[in-house]
Amino acid sequence: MKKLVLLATALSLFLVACGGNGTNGDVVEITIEGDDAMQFNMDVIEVEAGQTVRLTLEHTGQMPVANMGHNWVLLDEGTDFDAFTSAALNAADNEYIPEDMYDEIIAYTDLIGGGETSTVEFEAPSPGTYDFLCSFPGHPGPMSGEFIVN
Ligand SMILES: [Cu+2]
Repeated sequence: MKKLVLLATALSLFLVACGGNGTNGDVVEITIEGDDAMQFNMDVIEVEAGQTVRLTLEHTGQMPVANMGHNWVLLDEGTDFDAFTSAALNAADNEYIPEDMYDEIIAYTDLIGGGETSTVEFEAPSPGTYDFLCSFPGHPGPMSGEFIVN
């Protein structure tokens, strides 16, 4: 929470300095699909620093969320992938998002079942390579990839 407050303060200073244009103005729309075969349709996503990312997860399958739930989670740099997915196993009551690891997550969608969509909007982080995944039990292995910020 402290980090968020600092970020908000930094952002408002930046907004003042730039006359209201806090980013480079670009909004990039990304749609990623997850299916009943436990696959995303892409394993690399590339954006530019400063862009606003509007990412939509679309579950193109038919299975219910309890059996084939998908989300899209973007981990912060330095987050231990295995530690995160282990913690996620115990977070069934919070859509498999471990509540004590929010500060290691940049963005995440709702957990959805077949035929549903969920959209999340966030600012692209600093240039680098970040992990994304579905945190539903058993899915992080086949459903993960790289989020590259140039
Ligand atoms: Cu999944």
